Order: sequence, then C-alpha cells, then structure tokens
Amino acid sequence: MAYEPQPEHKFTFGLWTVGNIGRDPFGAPTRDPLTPAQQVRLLEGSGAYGVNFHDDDLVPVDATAAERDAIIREFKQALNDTGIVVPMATANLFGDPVFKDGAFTANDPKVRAYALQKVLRAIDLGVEMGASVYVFWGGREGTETDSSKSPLESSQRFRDALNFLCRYVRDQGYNLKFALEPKPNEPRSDIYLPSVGAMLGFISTLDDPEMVGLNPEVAHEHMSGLNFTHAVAQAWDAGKLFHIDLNDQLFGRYDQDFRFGSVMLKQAFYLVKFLEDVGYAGSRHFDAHAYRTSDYADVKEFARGCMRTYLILKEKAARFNADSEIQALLAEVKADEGQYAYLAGGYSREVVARLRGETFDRAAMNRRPLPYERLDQLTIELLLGVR
Ligand code: GLT
Ligand code: MN
Ligand code: MN
Repeated sequence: MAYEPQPEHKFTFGLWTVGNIGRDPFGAPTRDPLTPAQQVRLLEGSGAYGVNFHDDDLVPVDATAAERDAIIREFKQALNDTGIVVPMATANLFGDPVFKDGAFTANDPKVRAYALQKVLRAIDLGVEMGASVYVFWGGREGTETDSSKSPLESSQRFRDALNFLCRYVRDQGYNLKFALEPKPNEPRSDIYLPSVGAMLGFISTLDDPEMVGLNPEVAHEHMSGLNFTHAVAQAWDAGKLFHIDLNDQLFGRYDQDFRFGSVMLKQAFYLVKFLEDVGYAGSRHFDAHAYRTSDYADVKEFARGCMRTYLILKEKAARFNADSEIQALLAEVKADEGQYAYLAGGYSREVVARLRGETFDRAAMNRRPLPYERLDQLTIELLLGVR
C-alpha cells in the first residue's frame, strides 16, 4: 500500500510523545498513563522503527532495584515482541523541582553534581537498551532574570559538563554520540544557546567536538520565526546533523509540538526534500504529541499521520526532482556559460587582477529573468496534488 511506514524509513517516537497524557499548564491530564511497555505496544504494527526515552520515562527516579528490573524486563519483552528498537536516549533534567534553576548551569554546585550523576546513569541505561545517540535538551538551562547568573559562567559550566561526559563515554568505550537540542525559551524565559547556529558555535569550543552534534527541532526554530530547513542545512553542512526532532508549529507561539506537517505544510515539504536529497540516514524522530482532546485510538492516528505525511512529502520531493517544467526553470535560472569558472579555484593575485579587469553591465544583469513566481506556483500545484 502506498505511504505505508516501514522500519527502513527510520521513524521513531519518544515514549513521552505517544505516552503524553495531555497535561498542559492550565489543565490536568486527559489520558490515563501507559506503562513504557504499553507505549511500545501502542506502536505495534504501525511501521515505526524505534522508541526513544528519558531515563525517568522508563524507570521512575525513586524506583527500587527490583522495580527497575521488572520495568526493564517488561520493556525489553515489548521491544522483542514488536521488533521496535531504541536508537536514542536522554535524561530528564527539567521536570524535578531540584532542576528549577537548571541542571548543568544551576548556581548550586550540588545540583550540578547531581545532574552529572543522573546523566552518567542515563547514558548507561541508554547504551544498555541499544542507543547510539544521546540527546541533551537543556530546558531549564537559562534564566528569568540575568541578575541570577552570568551567561559566560553558564557557558563554562555547560562546557565543563559536556567535556566530562564525553570523556566518560570514551572511557567506557561506548558507541555513543551526543546531540544538543536548542530551544529559545519555555520553560525558562530565556534558554541558553537558543538556536542551531548558537549550538554549532558552542560545539566548536568543546574538548571533543567530534563527538557532539545537533538535534534540531522544527518547533523550536519556528518559535523564533526562523527557517528550519536553513538551520538543518547549516548543521548538515557542518557534519553535525546527528538526529532530528520532527513536529510542527506556528511561528512565534508556545511550543506546540503538533503532528508533523499539520500546520506549515510547505515548510515541511522543503525539510523532507532536503533530508531526502542529501541522504540523511539517521532517525526521523517525531517529537510531537496528539491533541489534548485525543484518546489513545486517536493517538495512534496521530502517530500514523506523522509518518504518512513524511512519506507523502517524500514522494512530492521525488516528483519535484522529476518534474521537467520545474527542472527546466531551475536549469534556466542557474545557467552558467563558464565565463567566471576561473573564480572556482579560489584566491590568487592573478585571479584578482583578472576580476579587476572585468566590466559588468548591471542593467543587463538585472534583465536576466528569475521567474520564481512561476516556480513557486508550480511547487504549490504539485503540493496541492494537481500536477
Ligand atoms: C521535551 C522537549 C523536547 C525534547 C525532549 C528531550 S523532552 O518534551 O519539549 O523538545 O526533545 O529531552
Ligand atoms: Mn518542542
Ligand atoms: Mn525535541
């Protein structure tokens, strides 16, 4: 059947996404909680490839050793029965009141030490379950008032923590990479390192930048009104697209985490096209949740919808690439007679001398057509299914 998700498509969901109980800042949960094993089974037969989790999603922080073992046994059984795998893990460093001032950037050194210890354990747990990517989303790493912390000191604290943890992973011989996930605000008024570009700059200051990349999320760049595909391209260009959080979000709002492709379809199209064109091979992780109005039957529809929309857009991207009119237009606007090929070799004094000698007819240059209206309308018609 067309658009039928398969494990080879690498679609994954967080336990916290399909298991989301529909709580919001103004209202109590609308769905009963499921166990981790039930969350896995909810995806059974959906074509999903994997599930990801926070330490506390799987094992409650106060669980006894016996409780932990029972939960893990049941979870592994569900993975075995369904063929679903665990490609990514992370730690919850935001929910517990102890992290109200941040984890790695908290002012209290005891909180920073506890955060490190919690992450060491979460890394061990993730690796035990088979994860090869470990995500850091620092939801509480920020401020309401900049009287409270120096941004420079916070950067240093965050850097120290990541350097420590990179060494730990190397020392253990784990096959694990770190992926940092930026977000501009919420739950803090301002979260440090708010965008993909900021994170990329920060990574280059780490002791072991090779081990650390990005986990960009659609909603988080959209909250700032940024072009997500451009951000993803920058991460890809830097060799840093280690993971991706797919969902949807109107610009400038709270973190909506909507079903992938549900509101900004055109942006979702360019994103899928980019990922498919470059051959991104990692997880397509849906970090989204169903409407608070949904029951679990509708949560299944939500999960299926995320994957189907991705596959439909993937087909649209292939059509775009095969559409002779669109491709002819692109060829026309990019046409190059090779007159300036000498610039491709980069800088030299000879090239400078030659370039200085060129004359440019700016009026003629401006007359060269750029029929982007036509190109965009063709794209729209393709997306609307009439070509
Ligand atoms: C939280 C957040 C997400 C992060 C998750 C990983 S948890 O739901 O809103 O964007 O990816 O910690
Ligand atoms: Mn989000
Ligand atoms: Mn996310």
